Amino acid sequence: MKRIVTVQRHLIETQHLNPDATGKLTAMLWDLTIAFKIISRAVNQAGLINMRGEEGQINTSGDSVKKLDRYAEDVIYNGMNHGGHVCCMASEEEPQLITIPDQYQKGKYVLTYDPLDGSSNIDANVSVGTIFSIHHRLSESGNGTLADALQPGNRLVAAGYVVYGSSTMMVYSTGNGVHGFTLDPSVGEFLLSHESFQIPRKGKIYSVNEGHSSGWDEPTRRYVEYLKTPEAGPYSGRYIGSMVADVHRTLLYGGIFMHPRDYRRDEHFGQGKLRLLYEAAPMAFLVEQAGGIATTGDERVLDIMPTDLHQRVPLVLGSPADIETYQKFMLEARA
Ligand code: AHM
Ligand code: MG
Repeated sequence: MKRIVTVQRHLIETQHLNPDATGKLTAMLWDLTIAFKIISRAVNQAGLINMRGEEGQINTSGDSVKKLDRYAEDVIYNGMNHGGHVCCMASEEEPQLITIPDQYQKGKYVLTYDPLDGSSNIDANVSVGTIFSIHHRLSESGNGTLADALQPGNRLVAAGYVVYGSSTMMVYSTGNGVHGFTLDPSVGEFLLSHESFQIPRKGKIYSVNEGHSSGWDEPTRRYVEYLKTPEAGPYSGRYIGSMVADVHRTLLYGGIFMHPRDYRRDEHFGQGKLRLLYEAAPMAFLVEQAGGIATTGDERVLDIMPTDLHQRVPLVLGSPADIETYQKFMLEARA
């Protein structure tokens, strides 16, 4: 029988790898796992308790908010606002910086999160996920500021995601590799199932919404066409449209996931769709920790200095050999 390791045991064991660790990050991640279990339960029961369907609001990024998004937002906010770990938070579902109520202690971390990514898939019972990232605060004390939240991915302390799929899995990194845990609902614990896993050096799957291809730049179009040729492949196309699930598969099986610029759509002109703080940077951190590459096509995602809480970026990530080929197409086009 394999060693049984809960996520909290793993956090305690790996905390020693960081000589400055005080146990605070471990305690914060532990609180987060409770929120994830509550969201997982709600996602599993969504059809039963009629939580599906539109709530009728529009969020900051212009998408309609589903009831479960709101519920997941509330669970993370209410799970994390009073533990003394964070000085502020930022969420894809909230337009402004989230402050901590006066009566609670302010901590040394900043939590940014997408409470329920892929919400357009909920009604079809397709996998959705939660993405989170943690930075040290920059300000000294008291309430956190916008500058605390607007930090690049290369300063991340930890990041991870939870995929609510055929089973619920949590994948996280504190900068010492990427580790995956599967929720055993019968015991209510995330148990270590994928220790220190690496992305394959090259994959056989490309994952992109080809419905947008007429809006892509020329090298991206040529690259995706190249993947379909006999000398490149054979590659298989797989696109769920739930980033957490698409990136999770890319990490495990290798290949490339892309959400490139779409010049056709006015509102996203030249920007891409995915949000830097809540989606692109945490996933880029995990992919790099697993030995992969994450780029916008022009620059390393982790080096982008955010200027806005809801900033969008193009995102191309995956196996190093696949991304290097993509980058060659981009470079050739510029030469
Ligand atoms: P959301 O945060 O509103 O759910 O949107 C993000 C989702 C990602 O999960 C996914 O990768 C992407 O949108 C799909 O976009 P598209 O419909 O352009 O393919
Ligand atoms: Mg999202």
